[in-house]
This record gives sequence, structure tokens and C-alpha cells, in this order.
Amino acid sequence: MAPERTFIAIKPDGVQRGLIGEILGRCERKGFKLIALKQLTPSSELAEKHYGVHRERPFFSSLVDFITSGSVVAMVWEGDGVILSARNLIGATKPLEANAGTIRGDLAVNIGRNVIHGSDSSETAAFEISLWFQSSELNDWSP
Ligand code: IDP
Ligand code: MG
Repeated sequence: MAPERTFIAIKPDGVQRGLIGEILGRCERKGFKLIALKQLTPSSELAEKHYGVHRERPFFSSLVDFITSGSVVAMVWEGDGVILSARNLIGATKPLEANAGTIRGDLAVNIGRNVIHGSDSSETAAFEISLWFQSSELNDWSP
């Protein structure tokens, strides 16, 4: 069976605040394997597809405006249970409700500036990985 993979993105607030190393370190120390990483400012088209499930929500346009406002670090991480485990490392959507010890719990306050995105299911992970990366950008390597 293919190893589980998830899509993680450090949002523009995380990049602006200098949290790239902190976040990469947490994922590495947990024991997951980084198989793709790039920095980009997402287009509106990419952002609207990525957040397509939220299209009808009142915050959709501000969400798209924010994620396209600056540099994002997009990643694919691999490992057993990585989708749920990364969500646990990330913490609850509302940073003030996120547990201490999680990325949002430790590093964020505002729901609109919650530092990081992580896929929420295997279907979403497959969709998001193929949306953000070419298959040639995914690196197979053995630790
Ligand atoms: P998630 O990032 O924890 O998966 P989702 O519900 O998928 O949370 O929402 C996507 C993103 O949209 C959140 O990370 C947050 O930045 C933003 N968001 C979600 N709910 C609200 C809201 O009620 N007001 C403003 N922004 C929101
Ligand atoms: Mg989500």
C-alpha cells in the first residue's frame, strides 16, 4: 500500500512572522518525511480551487485575498497516519481554542491568521497534493 501523504502549507502570516523553521522542525521532529517543498505566491485561481469547499461561506473572499497576499510555503509530508497526526500537530481552526503544544495553540490568536493549513482527509489530501504539485515535484527518498 502506498504510504500516506498530506498537504501542508505555511500561510503568508507564518512566512511573514518567520515561523517556517519552527513549523518544519515540529513536523520533522514528529518523524514525518518531507517529500516536496516550494515557496510561491498562489494565484487566485489556485486559492479558489484550494478553498472551493468554502465558496459559499461569508469569509471566502477574505480567505482567498489573504492566502494570495504573499508567500506561502507548500509541502507534502509522508508517513503512517500523517493526515490526522498533522491535524493534531496543527491544532483547532480557532487558535484561541487550540490546545497548548499545537502550532496554532502556541503561535496564533486569530482565526484569519492561523499560520498553517493541513489536509483534513485522504480525499482532500490527494486533491490538494495534485492541485499544488506536479507528480515530478514529489521526491521519493529513503531515510
Ligand atoms: P482548517 O484550516 O482548520 O481546516 P477550515 O474550516 O477548513 O479550517 O477553514 C479554512 C480556513 O478558513 C481556516 O484555516 C481559517 O483561516 C478560515 N476560516 C474558517 N472559519 C472562519 C471564520 O469563521 N471566519 C474567518 N475565517 C475562517
Ligand atoms: Mg480545512
